Amino acid sequence: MLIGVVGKPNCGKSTFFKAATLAEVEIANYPFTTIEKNEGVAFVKIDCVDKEFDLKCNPKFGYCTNNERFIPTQIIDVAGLVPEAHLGKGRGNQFLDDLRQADALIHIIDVSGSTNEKGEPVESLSYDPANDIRFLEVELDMWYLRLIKKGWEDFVKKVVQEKSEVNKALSHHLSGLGISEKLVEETIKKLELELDISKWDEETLKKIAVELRKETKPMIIACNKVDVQGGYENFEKLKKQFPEDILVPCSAESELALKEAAKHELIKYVPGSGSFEIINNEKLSEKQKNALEFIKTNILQKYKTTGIEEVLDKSVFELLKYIAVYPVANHKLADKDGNILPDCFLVPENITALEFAFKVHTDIGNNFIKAIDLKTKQAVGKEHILKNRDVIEIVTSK
Ligand SMILES: Nc1nc2c(ncn2[C@@H]2O[C@H](COP(=O)(O)OP(=O)(O)OP(=O)(O)O)[C@@H](O)[C@H]2O)c(=O)[nH]1
Ligand SMILES: [Mg+2]
Repeated sequence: MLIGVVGKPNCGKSTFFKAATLAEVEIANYPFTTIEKNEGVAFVKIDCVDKEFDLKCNPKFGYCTNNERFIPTQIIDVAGLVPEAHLGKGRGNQFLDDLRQADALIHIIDVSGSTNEKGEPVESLSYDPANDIRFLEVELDMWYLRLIKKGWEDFVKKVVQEKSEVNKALSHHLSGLGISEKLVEETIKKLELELDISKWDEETLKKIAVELRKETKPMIIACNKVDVQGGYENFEKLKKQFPEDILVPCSAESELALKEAAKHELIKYVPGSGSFEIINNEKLSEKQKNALEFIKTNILQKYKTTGIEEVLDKSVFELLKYIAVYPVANHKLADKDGNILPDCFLVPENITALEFAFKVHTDIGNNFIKAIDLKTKQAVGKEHILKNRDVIEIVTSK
């Protein structure tokens, strides 16, 4: 699972990335601070099943606090994208190739409207962040179009000469984007295209780019910098113009401050929660106390959370509709070292018990006999569809 962070320069991508991963990255109030991509590990959250089994889990990857299990997932932060990047503006769109493998995108916008489309600081509320939502989609479409058109003439010649099957050939041509034959077939049908690809003009290729981008890069919008004046008003305005369920109010800077304070054991804070507890009042400077008070009243009490965990969780569980499943070695839910519920996998919805077995290990898939749903204690077969928070023991012949 890979999540890409995109947006114009200076909107807070690296701050979001750092708040999610606590990796050391450069953050600064000017455009194009980030040039080379940053890759790291973020965590998505589920209610852990350990409570239901009256156990305390020992995650091999990620962690569990207050019966909330944090599951690792890859995240990548890239340079900023400006209008007409596809024509070479800003840093162009070549760097987006780093996001080819991304399953979903988080679009960070500066909802306070205090930076223009190039990421340059302007007076707050003087720039409409709705522009950013629109232009970024266009630039992503142009990126897809560039990849489709790469070697297009030769590709078409070859397909015509060899009378290749179009779906297969096109999916191969776009294999870098992970586009399946099925998706190509559905897209051709949906756009009612003729099968002779030598007749496809620029407009047709553009339509294909838009469709494939939407399907393969579902996107959520992190309305960042809600802590800045104007953020609230703009967020309310955006809710009237775009589907509300893809907009999340965020303050990456607040999340970063809370995570750092928790790391230094000044406060207790579980990511995604609506409160924190000061545990080392003496060590806090006046400035830190004021900052924490600001976050409490202006972010947590107003928006419930800083939004960062919510954006990550929504990307994985709502946009991508993934589920979390625990594979276990036996009915005690422990591995050979006695670790309870050591693994938790993020997998696509509708996955079968056999497909899941293969995800755990090829040998486990190959030697699959049956699976046991440890919540119901029922044995289930290969075709059984797994659900979110299932705990599955796989019985093998070896
Ligand atoms: N007030 C406020 N400032 C923020 C927030 N998130 C980021 N910033 C500030 O915005 C500026 C840009 O942040 P970065 O994270 O470097 O932005 P970026 O999108 O990675 O920028 P580029 O790498 O240049 O594209 C920095 O001064 C941050 O401190 C936020 O939630 N609230
Ligand atoms: Mg950056």
